[in-house]
Formats: sequence, structure tokens, C-alpha cells
Amino acid sequence: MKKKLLFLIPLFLILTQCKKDDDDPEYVIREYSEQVNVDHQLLEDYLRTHTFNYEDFVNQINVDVKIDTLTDFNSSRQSLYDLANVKTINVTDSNGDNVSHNLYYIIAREGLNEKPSVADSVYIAYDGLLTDGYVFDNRKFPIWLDLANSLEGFREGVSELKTGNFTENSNGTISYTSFGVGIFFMPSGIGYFENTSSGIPEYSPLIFSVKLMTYTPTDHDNDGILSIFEDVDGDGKPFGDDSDGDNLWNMYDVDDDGDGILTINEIDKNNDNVIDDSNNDGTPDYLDPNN
Ligand SMILES: [Ca+2]
Ligand SMILES: [Ca+2]
Ligand SMILES: [Ca+2]
Ligand SMILES: [Ca+2]
Repeated sequence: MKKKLLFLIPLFLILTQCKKDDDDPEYVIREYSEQVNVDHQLLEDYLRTHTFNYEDFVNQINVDVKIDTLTDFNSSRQSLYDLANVKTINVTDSNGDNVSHNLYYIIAREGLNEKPSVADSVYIAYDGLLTDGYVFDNRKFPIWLDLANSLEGFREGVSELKTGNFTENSNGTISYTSFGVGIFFMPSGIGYFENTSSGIPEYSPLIFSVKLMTYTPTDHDNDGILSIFEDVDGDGKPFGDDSDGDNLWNMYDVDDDGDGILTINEIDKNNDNVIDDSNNDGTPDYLDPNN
């Protein structure tokens, strides 16, 4: 275990040295295919050499995720690597190739109720840290975040959690219980990649622990179709889907087929609560420029 922990140090130095390339006018952004293997190695070394307070999540109390190094004194504990699931996410390289990225994730507590979609707004408390332990963001009290505008690794992780229960207290505040808690470990390609952000160096793998209090199904363009259902190609994500080719994704486009009739006025003209498909060709009217 100790040997692997030492391996983290030289690898981090390599990353820091590469950062100096910033001053070089010839600086070229790395390819995802090149960076992803470095990041996977760094993350897997981290996962194998760390653990967390998983016992605390067996009952339903409100506890924080505490990540700790595995040492000779606690080596019988399960490592993060033992506990992690992997979700693969494709990112397109400059030559058009799909590069598979691993989102390593641990569901510390599943939660009880619904999962948000990757395009919904979530009410969450979270910590964000680097593999060297530096905490770059900390939200002890929950805030609303739009997953559609969040890092890909972040929204793919948070959408694996379920909400819990809430009760309104006599003073008007709300208490949340039994909500989902997760820990997400992402290579930089589904994080900030070459960008720096509040103390995060470029090409940094990121770690987030997240508590999901509640969420709101979100319709970004208010056209009557929830953003997650504006996923025309059916890949589970509405990002990049653009039926009329006007460079405005359907989730932000109030006239999805570009026929001059607003989607909201085309969905259900006869008010029977069924989405209209006048010519029965399988394409609903709001996506069919000829209807
Ligand atoms: Ca919509
Ligand atoms: Ca469009
Ligand atoms: Ca739309
Ligand atoms: Ca239309």
C-alpha cells in the first residue's frame, strides 16, 4: 500500500511541470486519449490507497463523507477501489474518436425516492477536492445547481443518487433525511480538462462527495417538454440534440423543428394529453417541420 501512495507524488510533479507549458506560445491542448490513461492511473492509485467512513451510512443519520488513507493500522478496511462502481462516458477527441472515460463512483447511501436526470436542477450539499486532498469547494449548506450546466462527470454522478424524505419544522425550515450520498472520482476529461478553476490546476482529476436533498424536473426553454425528454437521439442526454440544425439544442429551442410554430403550440393541439402526430409517421408534430 505504501509503495502505491509514493507513486502519487512523482505523477503529480509531472502534471505540475506540464503546467509550465502555459507560457509557451506553442502550447497545445492535450488530446483526451492521451490524458485519460494518466488520470485513470492516478485515480485508481488513489482509490486503492484510501477508504472512507462507510459504516456511518448504514443507518440513516446525517453524516459527512470522511476519506482517509489506508495505513498499516486500518488495512483491514475496504478500500475505495473495493467499493467503487464504474460508469463509462465517451468524450469526443479532436479527430472525432470517442474516448472512454471512467467515472468511479460510490453510493455511500442510496436514498429512498427518485433520481434526478442529467438535465434537472438539484438541491445539494457537496465537497470538491483534488487527489492531493486540497478542498477547492465546500458547500455545507445545500444550494441549487443546474446539472445541465455542471461538469459532465458531476451530473452523471449526481443522477445516480436518489432523494430522501423531508419534513417541515415548526419554524419553517425543512429537514432532509435518508437522502442519497455519493462520492465521485472523475478523470479531467469529464471535469475541467485544460481549464483552471478556483485553485484547480489544468488536467486535474476531481473528487466530489455529494448529498442530494431534492430536485426539480427542469424544462429549460419552457416549451412543455422536460429537457431530459428533448433527447432526440435517445442516448440518455439532451445535450447536442438539434432537430432543425439551427445550432440551438432542442432543450433550449422553443421551436424545435424550425417550422415557425412554437413547440408549446404544437405539442397537443386537441388537448387530449397525448403528444400530436398528425400524419402518424412516428415523429411528433413539434419535431416534424412538414406538420
Ligand atoms: Ca423543453
Ligand atoms: Ca434547434
Ligand atoms: Ca425545445
Ligand atoms: Ca415547431
